[in-house]
Amino acid sequence: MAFLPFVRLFAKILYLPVAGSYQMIEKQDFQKALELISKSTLSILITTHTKVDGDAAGCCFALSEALSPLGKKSQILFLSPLPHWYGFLFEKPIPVLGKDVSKEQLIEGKFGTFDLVIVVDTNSFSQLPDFDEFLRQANLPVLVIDHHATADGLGDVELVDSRAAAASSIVLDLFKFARWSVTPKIAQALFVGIATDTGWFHFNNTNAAVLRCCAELVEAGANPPDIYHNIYQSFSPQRFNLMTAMQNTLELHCDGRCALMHITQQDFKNTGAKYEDTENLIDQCQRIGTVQVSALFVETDDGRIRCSLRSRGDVDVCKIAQKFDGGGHHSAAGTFLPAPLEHAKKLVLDLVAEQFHNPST
Ligand SMILES: [Mn+2]
Repeated sequence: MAFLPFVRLFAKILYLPVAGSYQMIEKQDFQKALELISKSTLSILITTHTKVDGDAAGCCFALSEALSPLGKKSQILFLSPLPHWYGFLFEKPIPVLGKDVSKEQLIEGKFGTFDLVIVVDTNSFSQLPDFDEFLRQANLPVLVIDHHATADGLGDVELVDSRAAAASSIVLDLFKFARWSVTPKIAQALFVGIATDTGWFHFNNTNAAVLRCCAELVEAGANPPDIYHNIYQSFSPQRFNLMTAMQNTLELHCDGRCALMHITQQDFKNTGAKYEDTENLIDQCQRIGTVQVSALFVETDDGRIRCSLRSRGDVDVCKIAQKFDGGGHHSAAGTFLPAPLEHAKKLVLDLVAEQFHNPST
């Protein structure tokens, strides 16, 4: 539509949110979200899924930064440690449930008295280990901001658009709707969210709307080269060695279309790397031209196998993850599987092979 740029320009002059950037979310839902926030008089607890990623961290930072100028108190709580390469987003360390604060302390109100919970980048109890217990007991209003297809309906108000490339882009829409100012630090955080959830703009969720959002964020002060360096060129030698160990386990199946790799507890011991160092390592085998589906199996310290899945073709890896109570998107999903490793691999490989054979399964 040739007139769309003029509509956008006109919308910008009028300081209206640009229609089309949140088609799936009604204006009244943004309004309800703001009403929930305005009702808070104590403190707002902001959290996100376990295995914090760039989108999760970016949303948490942006929201907490927006709330303080409104005179609202807020507290971010992570459910697993933040990977160090996202540390540059935060001025001080963010407490982690199970490490800096126990589930009991949270439930007994010793971590703070909250009257609203904001959950970003997930809408699933299974992604909120231990925090789900607090949520069920606390009976507090919940605002969910998410872009995943799988949903338990945790929120009293939900800003959910499964077509959004990142939860950060929905948060940006909320900023625009509320006319909150996007400071350079907020722009940086939301850029991190969108850039990481699109694989630095190479996943198939990258489109004009994504790049338009990012252009706005760059105009508001986000600096892509600095962000890229902080996130992707900041490996510790331990993490680099873990990646090497993982790459040495590569197996190709289904005529080279499916790649499997794994990381064992021994690999963590040998390299000194941590569990959170595994983030995005799965993307390595997508460099092989024939690979359409990849799966990374990581032995966790509780004896289960964490399986991350990626697809850049017709195979819907979310369907595979959902068979084991996991979830995600068509092209990126994850789940936990029972040990042993070889059995977990076979379970997943059989389902991948089945989809290659019969795409409707
Ligand atoms: Mn996300």
